[in-house]
Amino acid sequence: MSEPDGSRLVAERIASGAKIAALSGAGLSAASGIPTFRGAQDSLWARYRPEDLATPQAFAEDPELVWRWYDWRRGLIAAAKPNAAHRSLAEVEDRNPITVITQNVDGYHQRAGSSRVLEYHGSIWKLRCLECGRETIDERVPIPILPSCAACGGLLRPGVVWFGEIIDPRVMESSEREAADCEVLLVIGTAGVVYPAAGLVAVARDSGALVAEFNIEPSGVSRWVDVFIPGSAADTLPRIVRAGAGR
Ligand code: BV8
Ligand code: ZN
Repeated sequence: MSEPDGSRLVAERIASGAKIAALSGAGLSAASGIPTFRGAQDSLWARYRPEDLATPQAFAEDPELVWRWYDWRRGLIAAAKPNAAHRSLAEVEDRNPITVITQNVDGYHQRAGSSRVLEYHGSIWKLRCLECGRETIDERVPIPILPSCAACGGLLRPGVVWFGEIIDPRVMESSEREAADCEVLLVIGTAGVVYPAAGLVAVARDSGALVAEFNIEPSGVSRWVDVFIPGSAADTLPRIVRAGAGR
């Protein structure tokens, strides 16, 4: 379907009050200046593959290195703010039932005002104790490298899902349900290579939803979408979401 027709169809569906699910990735926060996983080339962390640092093995081998990486990312996220794409998803809540399923750990959807957010890969602001399992929210920037648990003194780890770790079953089940029940799935700024998150696109398509992708280039899930909308999500998503509100 050509882009103009496709955009119009998506805008019309949203304007008709359709039930929306939005699957977001690092590309949605790119316009806020947060480096994407594939895009952190210009940083001192460029010599590390995220897949190598975001693992329980890496943390077991060198927890200080992994904490320095997370502290660096927390600093970037704290210093920046959500962009127009995040805000447009929050605003559409007034007119449409919408659930955001995000792979991002930055907390920007909630900061932009979204109230129904499933953090599929956890949150960089959540810490979990390796000894007693206690979870706390800690937004200190910088954070003491190798932070310890206030309850038992154990080492704390970032409350994110690392490669080789399972997704929280409650979050996974809710996300699959939202993907299967939505009438429109917005796929925003993801390379679509990390599973099981990317599989949610096929769940929505197989359930008859209209699937629209917002990306600067085709991704690993583009074969499952009905409408591809090229460009930066910070420009394209507000335009289409707001078209529905006659704005
Ligand atoms: C698991 C939290 C069960 C941590 C993250 C099946 C096939 C292949 C592999 C597997 C498979 N099943 C499991 C695996 C292994 C693995 C996996 O998928 N590996 C990949 C690399 C192949 N999956 C797992 O390990 C998962 N767990 O399966 O458990 C299990 C357990 C044991 C053994 C076997 C199975 C857990 C994965 C979760 C890992 N944690 N994050 C942290 O953040 O530190 S993943 C992390 O990377 C992000 O959360 C996100 O998911 C991913 C990054 O991807 P994107 O968000 O898509 O970002 P990326 O930078 O790649 O791309 C940016 C995109 O935006 C691009 O398309 C670009 O064009 C676009 N863009 C850029 N700018 C803009 C834009 N678009 C619009 N506007 C712009 N301005
Ligand atoms: Zn503890």
